[in-house]
Amino acid sequence: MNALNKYHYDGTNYIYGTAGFRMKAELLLCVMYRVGLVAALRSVYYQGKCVGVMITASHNSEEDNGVKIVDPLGDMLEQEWENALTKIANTPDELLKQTIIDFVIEKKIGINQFTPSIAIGHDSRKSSILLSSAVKDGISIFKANIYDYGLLTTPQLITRDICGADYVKLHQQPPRGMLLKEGDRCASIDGDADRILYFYINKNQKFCLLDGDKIAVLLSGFLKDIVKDLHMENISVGLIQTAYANGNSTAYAKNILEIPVICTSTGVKYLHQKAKEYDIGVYFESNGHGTVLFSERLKKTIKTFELSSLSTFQQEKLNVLRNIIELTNETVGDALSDCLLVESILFLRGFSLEDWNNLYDDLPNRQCKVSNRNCITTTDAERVCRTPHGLQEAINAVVKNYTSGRSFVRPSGTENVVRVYAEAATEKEADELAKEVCELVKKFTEKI
Ligand code: G16
Repeated sequence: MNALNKYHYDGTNYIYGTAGFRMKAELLLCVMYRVGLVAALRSVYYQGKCVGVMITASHNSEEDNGVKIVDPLGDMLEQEWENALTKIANTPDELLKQTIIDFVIEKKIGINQFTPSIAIGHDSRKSSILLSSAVKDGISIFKANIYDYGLLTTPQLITRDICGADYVKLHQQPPRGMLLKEGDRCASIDGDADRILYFYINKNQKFCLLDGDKIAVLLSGFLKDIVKDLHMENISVGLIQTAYANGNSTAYAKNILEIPVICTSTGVKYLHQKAKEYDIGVYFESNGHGTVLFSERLKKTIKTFELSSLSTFQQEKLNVLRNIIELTNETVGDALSDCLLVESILFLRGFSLEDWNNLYDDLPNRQCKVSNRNCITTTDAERVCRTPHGLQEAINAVVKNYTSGRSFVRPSGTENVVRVYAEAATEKEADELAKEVCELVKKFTEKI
């Protein structure tokens, strides 16, 4: 491992989270080399099947970059390997070789039996080419087949100004330069096409956003009805959200659709895990990341249905359910598959975007960021701030003054910022609450 001089570990604390490793690009060279090593091992672990490595920081600004490993079937890396990768990334140079050997033994990875295959791509950030070569140096230690796809997408261009789901969601307005007319039906995806949001302008020229919460409610309500129509009483339907879910979406799902709602920490991997606990697990983040998971039990049940015992109406519903399952990408949130799901359900329901939007009214909400996430810790699926001490109590005291007020703060997993979320009964109140909570975060974090 002579390359270690070039990729020297300087003591930076690296954590492989839901967005992979993501931070200032200048800190990532050493970690990229180690990602290359682990990606190759992952491929050998899968008997030489192709593993992906994507270098991107999605919506983060230009100076950041990041990397994610993708399993052969497109899945996210499993938790145990995430932990191992975090450990390997934080291992001093002189211990790296032994740590890798220990890991190979522990996981029974047959490094002499299979040739690893790695597909690698990168986005258009200036730092990406150098970081990609560091990953390739790591992979090359294992004499792998490398398929370098080079420049693949340009998320940082897409998501910041020109268009993009993050921009539309955070600014609650159409992409810059886009003139919306009444009757237009629009959707925005993000740079890696795993988020989708719909929007339109109504007859009063008001911008209306149909975000991940609206998609989740549309999908779960539709699927719940089919389950009812087919009398599948033992089939469970659940909705998984995060703290960002609009309060009215949660209330609608619980009270009108009568679907259990679970809240997890931010990050699709947490939602995905929870969704597996239901026969039909619908999960969406407000930002448009999400999909639906269908259990094997449900799939078996619908295979064994006696068609002759069903009415024509039920046969149609069964057919729809089978097609919906076929259409869904259960591996990971997929903007294009989600778009087709939404379009199909709107068609089958006979809904316009306005009908869909009218299922419930979003509570006005704001998202802001304040610098320095280091001293913020949270609990209860990020809805309660544990430290700095006293901050949560201060937030509670402020929230009490707002009608339907709710606010939480959490450290971002992708940028060095504290994210602040606030919702309240009116736009003005949502603005004021967000501002007050931002001030509180500044006050409490400055003290430290
Ligand atoms: C990633 C994750 C998402 C998460 C988002 C924001 O998205 O995959 O699940 O919602 O980061 O995370 P945070 O608020 O912690 O910065 P992406 O599109 O950036 O890969």
